[in-house]
Amino acid sequence: MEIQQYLETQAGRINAHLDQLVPSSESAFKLLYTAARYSLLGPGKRLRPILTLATAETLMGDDRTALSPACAIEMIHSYSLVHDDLPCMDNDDFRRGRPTLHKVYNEGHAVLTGDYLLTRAFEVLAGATALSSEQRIALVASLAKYSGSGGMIAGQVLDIESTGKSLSLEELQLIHLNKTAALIIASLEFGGIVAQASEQQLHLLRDFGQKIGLAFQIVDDVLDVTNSAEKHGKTTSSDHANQKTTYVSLLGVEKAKEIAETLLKSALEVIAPLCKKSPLLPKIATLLVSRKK
Ligand code: GRG
Repeated sequence: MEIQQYLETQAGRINAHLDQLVPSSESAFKLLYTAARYSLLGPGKRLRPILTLATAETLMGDDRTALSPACAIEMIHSYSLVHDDLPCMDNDDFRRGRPTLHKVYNEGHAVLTGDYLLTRAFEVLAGATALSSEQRIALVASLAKYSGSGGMIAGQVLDIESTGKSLSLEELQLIHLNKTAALIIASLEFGGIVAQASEQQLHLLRDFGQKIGLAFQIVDDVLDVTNSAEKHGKTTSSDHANQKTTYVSLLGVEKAKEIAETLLKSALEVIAPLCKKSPLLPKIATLLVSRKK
C-alpha cells in the first residue's frame, strides 16, 4: 500500500473510533459533546495516532489493540489546541481553516471542552481492556508524563514565560522538545507499550520521536511564514504577532529547513534497526518534514 493511501486509511479508522468514543450530540450534555466533536473530529492530520498505529504495526505486524490508545493521544492533542488558541494563550481566531472553538462557543466552553478531552483520554486508556493491566498503567504513566510536567505543559509554561523575550537556539529547543516533541515521543512509546517492546526498542523509539518532533516544529515555523493563512488553516504568523522567537526568526527559512533535514537524517538512522520489515516509520517521518501544510 502506498504511504499516502496508508495515511488516509488510518485516519479513517481513527476518525471512526473517535466518533464512537465521544458520544453524538443526542444526550443531556449536548453542548459539551457537540463542542468536543467540533474540535476532535475536525480536519487534522491525525499524525500522532497514526504514529502509534504504525509503531505497533512495525513491531508486531498488527495494530488493532493500538487503536484506543492512539485515539487517547489524539484527544490530548485536540485539547492542547483548544486551550492554546484561547485569548489567554495564543489568541488565535482560526485553526484548521475554521473558527477556533472559543469563537464558535465561548471561552468558558472552550476551557471545559479541553478539560473534557483531557480527562476522557485517561478514561479511554483505563478502559482499553484488550491490553493487560500492566500495559494500561504504563500507557497512563507515559501520557501523564509527556503531556504534563515531563513535556507539553512544562513546554507551554516556558513558552508563555519567554513571550516578548529573545531566546537562544538552546532555549527555543528546550521549549519545543517539551511542547511539541514530547507528545510525538508518547505516540511512539504508546505503540511500543502495546507491542510489548523491549527497553532497548523503547529507547530507539523515544530518540526517533525527539528528532522528528523537533523537525516537525521547525517545519511548522517555516510554514507559518511561507504559507498563506488559507493554506495553513490558521492565523499565519501569530508567532510574530505574539512576539515569539521561532526557528525562522532566529535562523531564517533556509537554515531552518536545513536543520529539519539534518534531524530527519539522524532520525532515520536511529530507527533503521526496527524497520527492517516495515518502512512505515521512515516514510511517515520523511513526509512530515516535506509536508506543505
Ligand atoms: C495549552 C495545554 C496547552 C498546551 C499547548 C501543543 C501545544 C501546547 C500547543 C499547540 C500549539 C502548537 C503550535 C503546538 C506546536 C505543535 C504543532 C505544530 C501543533 C499542530 O499539530 P498538527 O499540525 O495539527 O499535527 P493538526 O491540525 O494536523 O492536528
